Amino acid sequence: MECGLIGVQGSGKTTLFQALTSHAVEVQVGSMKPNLGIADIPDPRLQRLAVHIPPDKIVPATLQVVDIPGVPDGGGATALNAVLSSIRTVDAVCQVVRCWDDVGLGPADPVSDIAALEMELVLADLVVAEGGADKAKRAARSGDRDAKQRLEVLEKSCALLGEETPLRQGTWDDAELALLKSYGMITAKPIMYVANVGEDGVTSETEAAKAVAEAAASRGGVSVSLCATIESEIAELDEADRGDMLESMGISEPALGAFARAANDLLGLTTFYTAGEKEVRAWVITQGATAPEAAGAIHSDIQRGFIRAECYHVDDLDELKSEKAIKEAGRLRSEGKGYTMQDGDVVHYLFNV
Ligand SMILES: Nc1nc2c(ncn2[C@@H]2O[C@H](COP(=O)(O)OP(=O)(O)OP(=O)(O)O)[C@@H](O)[C@H]2O)c(=O)[nH]1
Ligand SMILES: [Mg+2]
Repeated sequence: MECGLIGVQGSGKTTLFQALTSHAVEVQVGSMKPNLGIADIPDPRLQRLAVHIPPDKIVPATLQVVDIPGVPDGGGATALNAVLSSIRTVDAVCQVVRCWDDVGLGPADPVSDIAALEMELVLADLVVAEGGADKAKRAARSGDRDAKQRLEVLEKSCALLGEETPLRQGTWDDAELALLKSYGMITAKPIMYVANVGEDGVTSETEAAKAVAEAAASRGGVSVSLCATIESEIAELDEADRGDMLESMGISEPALGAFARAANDLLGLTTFYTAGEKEVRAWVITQGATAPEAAGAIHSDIQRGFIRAECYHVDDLDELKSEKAIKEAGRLRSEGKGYTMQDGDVVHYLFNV
């Protein structure tokens, strides 16, 4: 599952990408190729677990991010199509919106940046929907049964997009959503927004960041406010220097954690944990996954030989301090095959292969 960073040129996508990936990826400057990377998801719950079950190491969950370049002014159809085809392949998109006034780029105008990109993407989807509908019409006439369903979905898409409405605002069942995905419809993908504020915007909410939050809310989405340059600097520091930097900036936690957790949620993912002396570890699974499916994230053998999952919640450990106390309090649950994993579960698997 991949989250794509999109936005106007110079809005800070690559800077955010470098912060997320702790500068581990050599980025291509000025290239129209996207940068691919894997970000560790900062997660305070891991630290909370490690307090009560001190491990040799802590392993965070990860998030796959794709940094997609903005379309350059005068780049023409080739550049636009390269960018659009990169966006078509990701599972969710995050628009990075410039919220600082820039000497070269001018004052921040988040409302217009969001509306303009949305319109660009609506038009791109409309082209795909119209082309697809023509094809489906011909196929339906020559007796292709599936083509009828495709045609219905594409015609409904054309109607929505023609009214400048992103497809995610339509009502679709699972089969229809899968079809939209197979056509690479960008406006059907879940979206979130990053208000990328200047250095002075991290301690108090600026007008521009507020405008992004409002634009996100009016579209039923979420927004996260951060300063990509500061996050990028923090990511370059050792653990020890990080605290000092945060304190001097007047912030308590890097904003990357909030960003990564929101992105995970957008992708329809959730987190569970395993905890022992060797390691305390976060695992990412699809929301609604059953206990055996979640076990498969760890190892296929555990899924295959699944017997039971002994679970409790991270909050139980905070309250009762040890697994022994959790068991004595009757809060250690024994869950079977049909159990749907809950966000924040800590699990011991019993299995037999
Ligand atoms: N003041 C300020 N400058 C920033 C911030 N984020 C990025 N910048 C600066 O903005 C410029 C462009 O940032 P990039 O991260 O390269 O922007 P981009 O979105 O990747 O741009 P393209 O790839 O060309 O679409 C760089 O000089 C950054 O240092 C920020 O939060 N605050
Ligand atoms: Mg870039």
